[in-house]
Amino acid sequence: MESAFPHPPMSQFPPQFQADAEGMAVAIVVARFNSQVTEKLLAGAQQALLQASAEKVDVFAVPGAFELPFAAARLVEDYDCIVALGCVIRGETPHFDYVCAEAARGIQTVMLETGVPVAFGVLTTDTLEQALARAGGEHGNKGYDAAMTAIEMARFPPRTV
Ligand code: INI
Repeated sequence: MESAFPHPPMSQFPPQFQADAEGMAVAIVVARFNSQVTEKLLAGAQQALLQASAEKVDVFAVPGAFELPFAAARLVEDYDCIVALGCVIRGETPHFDYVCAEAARGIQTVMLETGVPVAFGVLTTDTLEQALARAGGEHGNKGYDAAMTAIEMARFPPRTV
């Protein structure tokens, strides 16, 4: 049966994107915490932006996922969209919950208050293995997906001819 969506739904795996970044300036903000994962997310995001022909891509590193919303807020004026990348792995204390919640809430706040899309490419997992599976492993690369999402939202609403 034909889909009701003009584009395939995001839940489809592998996800399909129809994003065109021609003429766009895109910032990637990436957390150094759990860098063995976040560098793979970064590679995925860069691949997506190259594929979608982004005009300018700048990468900014921050200490951890908690700092991503602040970094995004500092950059919104100079970019069409922002890709926020991080990896939070559950430990033995409630710290995980604070970092995840504030990263998600902060990114959404920046997006809604500025009108500049900030994609949430932050993995929140119980184990390193789960994170690696989503950073170029068997569950795809969420950095790639986040970059494609940011581009798509920068052109939202899409033109209907
Ligand atoms: N930051 C992460 O990006 N991932 C984590 O798993 C993590 N853990 O587990 O603590 C983490 N903590 C650091 C946090 O993001 C801030 O950098 C720190 O609290 C200073 O503000």
